[in-house]
Amino acid sequence: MRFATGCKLVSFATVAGMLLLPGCARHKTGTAAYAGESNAAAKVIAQRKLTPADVVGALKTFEPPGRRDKYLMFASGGQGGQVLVWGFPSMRLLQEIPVFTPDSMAGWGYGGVGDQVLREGYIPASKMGPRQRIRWGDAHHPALSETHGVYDGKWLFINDKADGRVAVVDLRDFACKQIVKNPIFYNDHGSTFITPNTRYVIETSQYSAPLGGAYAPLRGYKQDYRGEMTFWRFDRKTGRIDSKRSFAVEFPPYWQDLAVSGKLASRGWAFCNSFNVAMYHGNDMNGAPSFEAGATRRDTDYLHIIHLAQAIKVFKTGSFKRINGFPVIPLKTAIADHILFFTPETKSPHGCDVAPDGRYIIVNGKLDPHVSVYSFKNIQAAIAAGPTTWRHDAYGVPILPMRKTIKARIEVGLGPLHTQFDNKGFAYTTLFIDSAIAKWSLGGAYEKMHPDVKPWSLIQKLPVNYNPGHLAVIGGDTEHPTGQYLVALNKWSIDRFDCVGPLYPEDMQVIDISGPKMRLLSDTPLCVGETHYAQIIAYSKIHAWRVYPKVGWNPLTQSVDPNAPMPGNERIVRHGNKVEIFMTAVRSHYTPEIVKVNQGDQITWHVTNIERTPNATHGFAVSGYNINLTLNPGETETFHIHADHAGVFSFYCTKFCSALHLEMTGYLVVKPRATH
Ligand code: K7E
Ligand code: CUA
Repeated sequence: MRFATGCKLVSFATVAGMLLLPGCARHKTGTAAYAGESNAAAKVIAQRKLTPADVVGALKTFEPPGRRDKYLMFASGGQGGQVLVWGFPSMRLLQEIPVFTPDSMAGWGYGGVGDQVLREGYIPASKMGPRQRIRWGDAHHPALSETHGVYDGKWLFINDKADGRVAVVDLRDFACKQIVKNPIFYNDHGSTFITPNTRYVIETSQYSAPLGGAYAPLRGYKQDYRGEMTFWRFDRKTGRIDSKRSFAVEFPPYWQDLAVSGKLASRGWAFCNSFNVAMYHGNDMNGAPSFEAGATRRDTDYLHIIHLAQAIKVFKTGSFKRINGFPVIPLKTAIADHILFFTPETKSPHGCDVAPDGRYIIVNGKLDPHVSVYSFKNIQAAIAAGPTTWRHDAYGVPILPMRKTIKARIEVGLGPLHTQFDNKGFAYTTLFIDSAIAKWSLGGAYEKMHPDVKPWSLIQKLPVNYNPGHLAVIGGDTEHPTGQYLVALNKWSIDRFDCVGPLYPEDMQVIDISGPKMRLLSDTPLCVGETHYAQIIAYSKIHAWRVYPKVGWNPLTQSVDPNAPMPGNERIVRHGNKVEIFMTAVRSHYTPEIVKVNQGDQITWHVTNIERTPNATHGFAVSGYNINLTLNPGETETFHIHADHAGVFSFYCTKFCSALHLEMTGYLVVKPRATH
């Protein structure tokens, strides 16, 4: 039951003919040709048993050969630990940006720059144990950088839920430049969310634990376990997170979930859901309930309301402690200095989203069929009403009365998770259990955008396939959403694709939201990770390099590397057992092609791809030494080999770059010790 059209295919040929004659008034001379084609098209439609809805879906999303997409979708790759870049709305996968996980296609993590970035993200050695070499990530929420509350196309941030890390991707070369490990927490989830000018990248912990990675027994949960929110200061000049200007705010040991930055009316504030306010900490093997029962005992959890502007002030006055050297505003200070407030939310909420004008915070409880709309103005009034009107939690955090902070509750269906917004005053919420998208109307200033629709009311529910998590509208997180299309990121695909074994792909469904009713347009399977979240930006805002600006470019410093091998100065330099190789690559040879070393030598090897032609990427792989680089035109990479294994190892280009690509090879000859 995909489309309840029940149409007759014979009469449908006419419809198809009309559909396939776009703008024939403008193309008068082409009308005859079109008519012939439309007959052919009608035949295909009949043969393939396509419905009118199928044809509209195809026409709206198909890009003819050679035509490009108007939008790019940046999607997290979940357990794949990467970022996927899709042409939108055609849903053609254009790029995979490796971040937390080595990727052999991109040559990330096999000797070159990827190794350096991945190393930054390792858990450092401490008194709790040795360095942990983390080689994967659980990428959840990509965030495009913003200027004045609108995507500016310069950077992308992404978090790793598993190990509490945040990464920076530079959108000039679509490559990861930095991974920061949270110094006080092992995991995160409310991340990455950015403030409207990208000053701060928000990272919030999820499963409470002792701060700083310390040990404390579970029976000390209430005293010793904590949550936190980290504000990473982003420096546009360096394109890096500046740990020295970053800080965290300590939270009670509730499990914080999705976080979001305020915008326009609520700039300078941040919001965050929580669950397990019951502070349940289990003991199932001794007969205690599981977490799913224990953590959801209470009827309400707390929406965390954080006065970020105030927290920055407090941080600057130095009122913080240091944990592992990182500044943390203690919970007591956060309470005393009016940084942290709570208001109840129905239990076990998940999504936390701010409307484009910043006036409403939308919270969805997985176990409550309503979306709850909190008014920022009401929250301010409840804060201004003062301590006599507040209750306090066990730690003394003020609780603003829910009946004062809430503006509307709209029944949308089962399992509401995440919400996005369009440019017409509507909101869209995924219904995980119902397997549907709910479209509902915003009130307040949005009413004049849809005068004939009742504010705060459900408009339509569109079934999707199946169990949607997040959804994304073009520009849907910004102060000025574009609307037009949304994509539902469905966790299960069940019966939508040919069976390829018991591991199923996800299903990403593109939906047209330009008209009064939502319309399903297409299905796209995704099998290289689980996209939790995505953001969609106009391609015109992206200014990516076609080749690196100059030959000898170091993608980490984004400047010419002083050690870069250049044409004419290729060489092999030896100092004792240290060997430094300066090599260039161009279609279709490396210089030098023969590299002779002795067993036990320490090799520092630089390679420059000296090409200036777009697309002329070379690979560089060395057998036996786990080396695999991707060198884009102009790029220089450096790697190290400890030549502890004697033998003859070929190195070769892994990208089929030219007719003589197979000849783009050479030998690394490692002479055994005995024969030196
Ligand atoms: Cu709902 Cu990590 Cu945003 Cu997955 S989260 S769906
Ligand atoms: Cu260079 Cu193949």
